[in-house]
Amino acid sequence: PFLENVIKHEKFLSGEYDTSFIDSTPELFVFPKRKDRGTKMLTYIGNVTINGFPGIGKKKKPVFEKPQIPKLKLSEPIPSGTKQILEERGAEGLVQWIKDQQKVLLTDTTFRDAHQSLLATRVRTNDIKQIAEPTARLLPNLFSLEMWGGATFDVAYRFLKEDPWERLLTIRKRVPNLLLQMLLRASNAVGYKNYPDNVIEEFVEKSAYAGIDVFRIFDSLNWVKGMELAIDAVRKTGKIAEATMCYTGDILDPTRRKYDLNYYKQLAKELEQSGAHILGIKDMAGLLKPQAAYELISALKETVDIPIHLHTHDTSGNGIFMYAKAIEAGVDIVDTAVSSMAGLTSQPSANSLYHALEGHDRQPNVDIRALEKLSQYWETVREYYQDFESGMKAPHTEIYMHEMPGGQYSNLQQQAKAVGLGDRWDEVKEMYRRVNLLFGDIVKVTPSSKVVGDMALFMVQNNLTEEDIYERGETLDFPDSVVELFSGYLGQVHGGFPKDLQRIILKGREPITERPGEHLEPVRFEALKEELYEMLKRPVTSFEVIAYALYPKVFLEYVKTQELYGDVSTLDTPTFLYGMRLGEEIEVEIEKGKTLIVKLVAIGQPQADGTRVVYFELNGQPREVVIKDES
Ligand code: 3PY
Ligand code: ZN
Repeated sequence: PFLENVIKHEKFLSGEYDTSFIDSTPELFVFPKRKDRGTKMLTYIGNVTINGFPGIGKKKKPVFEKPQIPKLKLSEPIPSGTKQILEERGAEGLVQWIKDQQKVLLTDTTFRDAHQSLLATRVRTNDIKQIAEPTARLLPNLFSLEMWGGATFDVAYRFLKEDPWERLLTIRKRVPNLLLQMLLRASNAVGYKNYPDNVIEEFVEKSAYAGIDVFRIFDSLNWVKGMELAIDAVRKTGKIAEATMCYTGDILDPTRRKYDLNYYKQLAKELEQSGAHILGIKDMAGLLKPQAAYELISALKETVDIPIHLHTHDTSGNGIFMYAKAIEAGVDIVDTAVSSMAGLTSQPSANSLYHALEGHDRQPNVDIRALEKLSQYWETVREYYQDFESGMKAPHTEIYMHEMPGGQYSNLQQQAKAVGLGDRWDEVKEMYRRVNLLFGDIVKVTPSSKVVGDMALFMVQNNLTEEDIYERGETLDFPDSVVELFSGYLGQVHGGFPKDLQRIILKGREPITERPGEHLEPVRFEALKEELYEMLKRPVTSFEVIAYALYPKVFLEYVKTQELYGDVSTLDTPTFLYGMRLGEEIEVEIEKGKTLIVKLVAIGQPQADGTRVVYFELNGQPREVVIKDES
């Protein structure tokens, strides 16, 4: 009967890959008339100038310093690196090469997790593109560049109005020597829910084809069964499967035995047996303490034969000390970011780690002056995104209490504000801790962390306690995500769900214990392709088809913006986020060798219909666009 329940359940029927919403939201499918590239671009600039950018609002464009791109001899060949080792020796050969290294290896996360955690994932391809080749030249000894996946995929379409596949292809072209790494949420791919098996397989294949070499695969509940399909899919491509366990709890705390050393040893063994080339440890909240890291890595080194790659967030301020202990215990690879994009909710600084290990025989083999140059570039670029900073100014050791992942903190804070709980943020954090215990102490990382956050907000907003849930739960309308978790749609939790609570939340519905993907209808990609072709009236790529399968609404919205504004990824970031100042002139290279010169001349008074005429010069010729003033 559970199978029937799943198939009939509304969540599965109306899952995002099901495109029935086309009928219910036809307005999404009316695409605007084509205009020329120049007019489209002026329309975008005019609109941001008048109406502001989402999340920033209408704000005077600040004057920014120009980022300094390190000067390098571009005529010299790019030094070879780990990418060539993978190509020459294959996945197993690369694994052997890692094991042969005596020094600790580094993964640089600046292009992905660093800005996901510090700047709400808002860093644009335009800023990455300019520093990609210098990074390849300056840091040829890196193990990998983490530059894709996690939240970057949907944020690119949703907020940056750019194509994440383009980003991948662009970086791949400029970084021919380093392994490119992505974060894959196992059967949730780069989304927040389970997808059909063939969507995961297709997504992995396309990502590998477009240039990803290392897939860090995790399940938000550490459920190995939920990761096997993704691991197999990666292995089939000949790329590297870094199967990853999420670190939660505290192995040093004798009162919390649920996630003890034995739990992690067992999990590591299972991941190795599932075909992992590398064992990842994802300390997404930064809970792993230095001595715990020493004990964990020492024990895992005895347990598995594959290399170990450690990831953390520096929220507590203990990241470098923790890495030093892990390095002493023999960890093979650690994740760092260049200094100006490191620390706090981001990864520890590569520059700091280099100096901390001075005199140590495992000090990473990186050029510290190169790191400083890259750090200068990012320090300037980071300013562009100042409106997306979380406001955290100093280490937060309270994460050991609430255990919230680095990337969730500012998000949940925003969510709390949005529902009017901005001034009760301390209560929300405390409730987050209590909800975790109420749920039976679960792993908290995207998307399970979001469920805990939703429940915490729900309880604070309705002034509910744990007792209320047990006593009055039958009458409460729990958040959808909570119902989904307890239905088994995100997979199974270690030790099982608290049975009474599950009964209360599901109100008589049957949970599933099988892998959700097993019960989801495979997506018919050919049919999707035709559907897209019909709507867009142009040939569609297989990258577009998979994006549409993962995020149909978001993808179509993106296509619609493209029709309206053209390719805005070519705009410089200050203009993209703030528009233009009166009298300002900018250059936009819309394609190699073709540059537009844009000057903002004047902004007309609002008309009776709420529009304004914006007067530009485009390559010296006057041009006007009409923009609706939303204020
Ligand atoms: C993601 O899934 O995007 C994460 O970075 C989780 O930590
Ligand atoms: Zn992370």
